[in-house]
Amino acid sequence: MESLLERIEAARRAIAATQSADVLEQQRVALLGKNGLLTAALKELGALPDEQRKQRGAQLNALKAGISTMLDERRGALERAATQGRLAREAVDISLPGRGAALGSLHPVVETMDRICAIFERMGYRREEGPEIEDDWHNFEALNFPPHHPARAMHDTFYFAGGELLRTHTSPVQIRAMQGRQPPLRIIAPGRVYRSDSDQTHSPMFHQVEGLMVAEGISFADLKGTLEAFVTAFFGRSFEMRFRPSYFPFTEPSAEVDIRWLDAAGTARWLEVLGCGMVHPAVLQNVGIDAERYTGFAFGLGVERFAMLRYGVDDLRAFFENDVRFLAQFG
Ligand code: 2NL
Repeated sequence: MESLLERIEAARRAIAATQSADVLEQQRVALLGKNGLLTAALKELGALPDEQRKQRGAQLNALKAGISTMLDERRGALERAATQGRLAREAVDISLPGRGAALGSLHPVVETMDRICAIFERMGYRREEGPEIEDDWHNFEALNFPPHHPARAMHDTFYFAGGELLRTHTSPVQIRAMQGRQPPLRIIAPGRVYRSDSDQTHSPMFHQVEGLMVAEGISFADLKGTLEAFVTAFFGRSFEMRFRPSYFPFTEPSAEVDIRWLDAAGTARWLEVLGCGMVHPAVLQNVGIDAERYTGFAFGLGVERFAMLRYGVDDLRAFFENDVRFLAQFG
């Protein structure tokens, strides 16, 4: 008995110092398991005389209960320490500043296109869109390009095997709009257009905004006033403007519009920014509008050009590379 008590006392000290749940389990098995120290001692009780067995039995049961409680408490203490450690390691400092959600922004070309359209919408124009895959009639024929006319070659058209094509301008949007309605009409048509042309200043896909007004008594003076008001609103200041005679199959007379631009060094240059003209009577007749009664003007502009001027971007390709460091500068 002396030696049993000593061994149990030693086991108690070991349990109190145990740092791991696995070691604690080994200690429980060594004391209370099937072949454990106390289990073995309890098995020997049967061989003892009555009086002694009672006394020793009570003593061993008390020891067993004490060890059992100690093991449970030690296990509880280890689990609490483990939980505290994990909480400390995984602590989140909710007072730290957040990483913030990155907000996207409109592409500068889209932003510029919207700005152009908004100016015309304030002047009563209605924004219209249409298909990018067109047929020859809406893209060329209705616009007074005769079959095999050399003006078609100017457009470097992408054709599909079935004869459809990628629209080379947004004029077919206005053709479709005029087919469904009668004057007075004010339409602004933004969108992607395609030409088989690619170099420093040309992209095979670019954006165009075209405008059209058709009513009784519309003159070239209305066209000039409208475009001057637009340029002033777009750049937030007025420019000297020059209307140079030009040629488009779908307008007569036709003009190209230059503005007198001061570059960064302060040098003045005439910059071409728009094409325009009075809608050719044949175009009106093609869409069922009486060209004796109505006249109209139309214009077209390249959106990338306006975005470059507005933001001081000197390489067209920057708009199509989609480098986030470039795009993030436009809010
Ligand atoms: C340019 C020139 C222009 C038009 C587009 C047009 C549309 C219809 C009828 C008549 Cl439905 N004209 N559009 C007129 C003149 C010029 O664009 O240089 N664009 C980038």
